[in-house]
Amino acid sequence: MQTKNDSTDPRSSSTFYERYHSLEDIYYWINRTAQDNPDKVKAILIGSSYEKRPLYALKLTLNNRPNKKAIWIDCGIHAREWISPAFCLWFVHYVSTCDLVSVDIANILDNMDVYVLPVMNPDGYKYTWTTNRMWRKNRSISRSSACTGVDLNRNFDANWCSEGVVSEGASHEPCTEIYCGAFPESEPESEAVANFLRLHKDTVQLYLSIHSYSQMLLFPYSCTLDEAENHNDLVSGLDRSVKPSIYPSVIRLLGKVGVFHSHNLAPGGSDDWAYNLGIKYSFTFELQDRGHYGFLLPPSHIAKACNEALLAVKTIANKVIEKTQSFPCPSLVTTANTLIV
Ligand code: 0X9
Ligand code: ZN
Repeated sequence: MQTKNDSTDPRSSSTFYERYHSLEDIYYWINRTAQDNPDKVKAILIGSSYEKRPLYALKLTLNNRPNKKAIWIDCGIHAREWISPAFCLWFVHYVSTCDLVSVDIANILDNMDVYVLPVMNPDGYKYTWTTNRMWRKNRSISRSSACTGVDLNRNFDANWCSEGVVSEGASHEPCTEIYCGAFPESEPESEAVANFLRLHKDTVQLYLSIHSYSQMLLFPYSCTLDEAENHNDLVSGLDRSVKPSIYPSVIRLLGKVGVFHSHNLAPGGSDDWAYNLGIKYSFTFELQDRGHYGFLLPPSHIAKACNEALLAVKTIANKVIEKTQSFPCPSLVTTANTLIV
């Protein structure tokens, strides 16, 4: 089992982005990245965690065109899914260092700003480095129980804890891994993200939440068997664009079409909540692998997992731009079509 951080071995030939990093390193990296790229990257404090750690999102901007839309990406809701924060770092590095003549990402940034929250659950992440590598929840102390932590992905106001309906995917019991908390947004981490998105709901068009593992792409609803109102749009557009080249046979549909959640709804998730807020393109990524290493994905697999997800994010973002913006810049059409065939 991966109990210690083997990524700090000075003999390791991997780059910074091919290693997992402590919370302190990530805070340092956030600062440095904003400082080194003042034109493109800005750190925004969106709130703080239960243990009072700051929640910084990075805003990536290429230009100040009026009425620009935006993408939101959060990583690290679940503490033990280390590949998720690693992906946020990978993504920001890619955007901030790539030659912006390289069309795929230039198109996206030309049309949209990107908000990236590298670690949504810093207390839990810290705890996985110091005490329990397999911790999932945040670290809030319950009033009613000796057990610690709320599953932040059950704490959003989307059929929260099923509101009376029996569900195996969320629990009122604080000692479970899927404890939904005392009430919707009871946790400062989910409240901070929800507040930020409420404030920016007219600009954010694409919501992405990065998790692991199982190499799947999930979209609303997980909190009900109902289909999303634009279900066909999500399936047909994104299925064609993402499936063949990037996530082969990986889109598993929830609700009616798939089996994944048909007997196990998972209410209170951020993707469903963002969708109900009006962000009609809302996805949860479950990054690699499919279970061999699971949450303990070795650092040598980071590049492969992140590149795969990066390609999918670019494809989806281009597709969303194409569908939602009537006059995308001319180069977009070429890029999107090239990617979609
Ligand atoms: O159960 C979850 O929160 C996610 N899977 S994980 O193994 N990373 O814990 C899936 C979330 C899917 N979306 C919702 N349940 N809303
Ligand atoms: Zn997760």
